[in-house]
Amino acid sequence: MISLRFQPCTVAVLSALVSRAGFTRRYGTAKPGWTWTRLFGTMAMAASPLEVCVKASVITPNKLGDCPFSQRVLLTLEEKHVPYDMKLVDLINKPEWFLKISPEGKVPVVKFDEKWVPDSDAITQSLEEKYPEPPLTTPPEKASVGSKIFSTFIVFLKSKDQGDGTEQALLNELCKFNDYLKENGPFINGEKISAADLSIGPKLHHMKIALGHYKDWSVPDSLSFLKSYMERIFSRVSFAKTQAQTEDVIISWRQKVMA
Ligand SMILES: N[C@@H](CCC(=O)N[C@@H](CS)C(=O)NCC(=O)O)C(=O)O
Repeated sequence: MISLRFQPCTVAVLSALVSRAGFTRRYGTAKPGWTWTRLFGTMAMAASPLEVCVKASVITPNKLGDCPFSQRVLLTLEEKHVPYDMKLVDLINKPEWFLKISPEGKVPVVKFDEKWVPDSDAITQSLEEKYPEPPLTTPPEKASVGSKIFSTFIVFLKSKDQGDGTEQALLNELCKFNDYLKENGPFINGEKISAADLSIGPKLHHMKIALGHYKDWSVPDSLSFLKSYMERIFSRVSFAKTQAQTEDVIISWRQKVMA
C-alpha cells in the first residue's frame, strides 16, 4: 500500500481544510509524520457514525434505558464529539441480531472497523486511541479512585438489616472520595474531566436515585465536595443527553431490592 509522509507545509494546508469540517475538534490536528493512509482512514471514520448498541428503556418505547456502562460509552462519544448511531436493545427479549453480535447478550457493544467490540473498558480505550481529541485518559494512579463506591452501594441497597454496617461501608467509601476531591478536584484528574469521571458519574446517578427511592437516603450535606462533584457531572450537556429516566433506574433495581 502507498504510504506517503506529510511535510509540514502540507500539514498546515490539510489542517486548515479539515478543521473547517469540524474534523480537528473530533480527531485532533493532522501532524507531521501522519500518513495519507491514516488521514484518509480517519476521515472515512468521520463520514459514517459509529454504531453503538445500548440498553433500551423498559417504560418508554424508543428511549434510552438505564445501563451505567452504556451511558459511560455514550458520554465518551459526546465529550469527544464523535457522531454515533444508537441502537436500542430490549434486554428482556434480546433480539436474534443482537445475540449474533454480542454472544454474551450484554450491552454496550460498538462496531469498530467491521468488528463488534463488547465491554465499556475496552470500548472507551479504543475510542481514546481512535479519537484522541480531546484527550480523556486518566493517569493510571488515579484511575481507580472511587471504584469501590458502586459495589458498596449495591450491598447497602440489598441489605434488609439496618444495623449490618453496609450503610457505614458506603459512607466510608464516599468520605474517602470526598476527601480526595477536596485535595485534588474538582474532577478526579484535577481541572479537566477525564475517563474516570465518565465511568463513575452514571454509577453515582444510579446510587442517588435508587437509594433515594428505596431507602429514603441521600448523600450527607457534610460531603460537600462529593455533592458538588455530582452536580457538576450531572449538569453537563453530555450527561443530560445520555442519562436514564428516573423510572427506568427505579425499575431496574427493584429485583435486587426484593431478592
Ligand atoms: N463489564 C461490562 C458490563 C456490561 C453489563 O453488565 N451490561 C448489562 C446492562 S447494564 C447487560 O447487558 N446485561 C444484560 C444481561 O446480563 O443479560 C461493561 O463494562 O460493559
